[in-house]
Amino acid sequence: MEQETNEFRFVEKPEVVEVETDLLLMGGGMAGAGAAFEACRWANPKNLKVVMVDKAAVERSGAVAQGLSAINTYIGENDLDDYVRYVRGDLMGITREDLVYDLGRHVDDSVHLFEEWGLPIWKKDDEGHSMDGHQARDAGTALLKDGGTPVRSGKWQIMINGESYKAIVGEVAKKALETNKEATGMEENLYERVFCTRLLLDANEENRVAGAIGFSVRENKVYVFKANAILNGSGGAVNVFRPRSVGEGMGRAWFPVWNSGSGYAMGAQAGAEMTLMENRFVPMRFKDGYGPVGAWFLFFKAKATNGLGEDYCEKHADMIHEEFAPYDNPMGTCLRNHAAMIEMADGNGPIIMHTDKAMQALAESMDEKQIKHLEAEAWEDFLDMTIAQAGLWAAENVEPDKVPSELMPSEPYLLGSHAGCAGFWVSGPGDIEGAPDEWSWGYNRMSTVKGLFMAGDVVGASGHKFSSGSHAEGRIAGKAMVAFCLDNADYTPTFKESVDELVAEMYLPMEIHGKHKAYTTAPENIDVNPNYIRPRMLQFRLMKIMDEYVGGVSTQYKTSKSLLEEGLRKLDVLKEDSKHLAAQDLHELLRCWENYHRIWAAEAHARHILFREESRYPGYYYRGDFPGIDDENWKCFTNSKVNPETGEWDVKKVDYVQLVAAPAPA
Ligand code: SFD
Ligand code: AMP
Repeated sequence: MEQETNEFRFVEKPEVVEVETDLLLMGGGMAGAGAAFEACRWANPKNLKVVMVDKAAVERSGAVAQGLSAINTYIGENDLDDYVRYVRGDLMGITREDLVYDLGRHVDDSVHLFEEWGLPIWKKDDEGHSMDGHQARDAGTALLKDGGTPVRSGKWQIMINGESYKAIVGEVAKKALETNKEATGMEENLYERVFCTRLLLDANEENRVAGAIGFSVRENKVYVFKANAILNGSGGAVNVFRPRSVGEGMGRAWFPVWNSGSGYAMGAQAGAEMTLMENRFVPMRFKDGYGPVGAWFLFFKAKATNGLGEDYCEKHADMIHEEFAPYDNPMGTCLRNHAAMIEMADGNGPIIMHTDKAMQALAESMDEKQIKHLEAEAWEDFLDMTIAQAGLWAAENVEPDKVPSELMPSEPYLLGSHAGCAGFWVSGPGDIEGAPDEWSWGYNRMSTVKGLFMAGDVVGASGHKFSSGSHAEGRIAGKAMVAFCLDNADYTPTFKESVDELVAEMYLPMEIHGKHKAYTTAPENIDVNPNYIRPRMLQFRLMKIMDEYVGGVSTQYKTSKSLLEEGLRKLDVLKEDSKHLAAQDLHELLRCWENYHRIWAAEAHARHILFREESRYPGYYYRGDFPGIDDENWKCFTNSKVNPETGEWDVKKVDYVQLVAAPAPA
């Protein structure tokens, strides 16, 4: 098809607003909020400007929008080396241990701040009984930082009343930005409902970030940000694969559907090196409502079995040990999935979580009032973070203390902060013993592009940060960004690309829609038009390609060289067709760009799976042509980079180095 251009004949030209800042925080999720809090503390006395931009409203943006029921990373009384061992083990042996260690030594401070800011944290009373966050507060128990004992669900997780978690953390971030606005005399430094589409590189300096561009999803305005240092904190990628729920249920997923791989796409396009992009997260979740299982396994002590009542992890423990030792001790997240998937493939489903038995067992030692409280906790676990699951239970007349519920491994998500590690290769802190010199290039969490920092889901090779760790990592990056700005105080950003051309490109889908909509008689609602593709249809195509060729649910997470090559060919055509995306309004323009970003994240994922000739993460994905783990050849990082000039990908192996010793044999 003929290449379309945008001369603004069919769409009104947007107003272009230029914003100059020292630090730009792209994304106000957990990482961005942490960065704002920390960066402003250091930036204010130095008169450095801090600006935040988010596609949504910071109060409820990102993965924590609905709240959470647990903080999954709190080191507390544990040994930091053990945390590194746990992350390494769960991610099948390959992690950047300098990043994980660095995170671990800072994360508790973020949790202490959350409590100080008002987040109710469950505590143990003097007799060792659990109190929820409100009870604990009413009883005047000590804060965590003053020696209060949290209610641990697992070794690393603590329970919270977390419906307002993001609102609390977001409010503090916004307050910090306010102080910076006052200190620097800026008129505005928080841009909400502005969707960033691209990072902009510097005209005079190779491999140097100079700014970012985005558009308002509410007004006809484009924002051009010029910055010295930029934080990419724009989260993971959801709805890249066909979800299990389609039609009316398609908006339902475990991770937030509004995190669309922007961070991966924008960083990759700017030429930042990525690592372990083959990794993905396939969480085992309550079927259809996607309610998380952690609290049920760890706190309520529920058991999951196959449809025959057999504990599938126990059943396959020997086989898994034979094939995957030493990674089976303890059995990590993907291997637990693997055991369930064998049962499902053998026709021994459904997988069942025995909520009823667990609650009945707990109730045995409780009085009436305590039982009522237990029931409330079971519902609140979901009301606090996955409301849809509570809705589904109610709709299906499920009382969790009376009947069990089905579990199901979900469609794959790309992320680097939960039990996954897909993301960018970043500089470490530089002070961790044994870390190779080349793992640190001056500024903590800076990517391989000068001035471009990363935090949260987009950082690779250091999973299991979760919400608290993402906040702490944002703080680490925010502080390093201030140091970077002070060291590069003379820098003046100059863009390589023309802003006019970028604005035209950004609005092209609206021009295309305006130009061709009359071809159909009902242009507002018709998806099919030979001149363009609507974002929804493009998304269906992307999901189908990923599902069928790159190991989605329909192939039971299996793929191979030939499938991947075919999938990549189809992705190429899809990318070509994305130049014909059409948007009838700003909301659809957002959908166009989100899906364009998803294609980039998808491509990185497929290329990495193709490169790694083994099945490193059984239960997340399988290479049918390379089953099993091949430590001799593949116990390494896989790093990739796109040449921003030519768009070519280069993927290579990078040595893995273990920094924390394995525990001495018992
Ligand atoms: O139960 C743009 N998470 C859990 N963490 C925990 O600590 N405990 C839990 O209980 C956890 N569980 C859980 C979790 C998430 C979800 C959705 C559920 C359950 C249902 C994980 C954490 O939430 C996660 O680790 C962090 O939030 C990651 O932080 P970060 O900052 O990397 O991502 P973000 O918070 O999603 O923020 C991203 C921001 O970027 C914005 N954005 N802005 C401008 N332009 C663009 N192009 C943009 N693209 C994105 C977003 O709006 C957002 O603000 S459980 O399962 O284990
Ligand atoms: P989830 O709710 O599944 O996201 O899990 C929350 C936390 O609990 C994460 O840290 C998981 O790794 C951990 N977790 C979940 N299920 C189990 C399990 N069966 N055994 C050990 N840890 C688990």
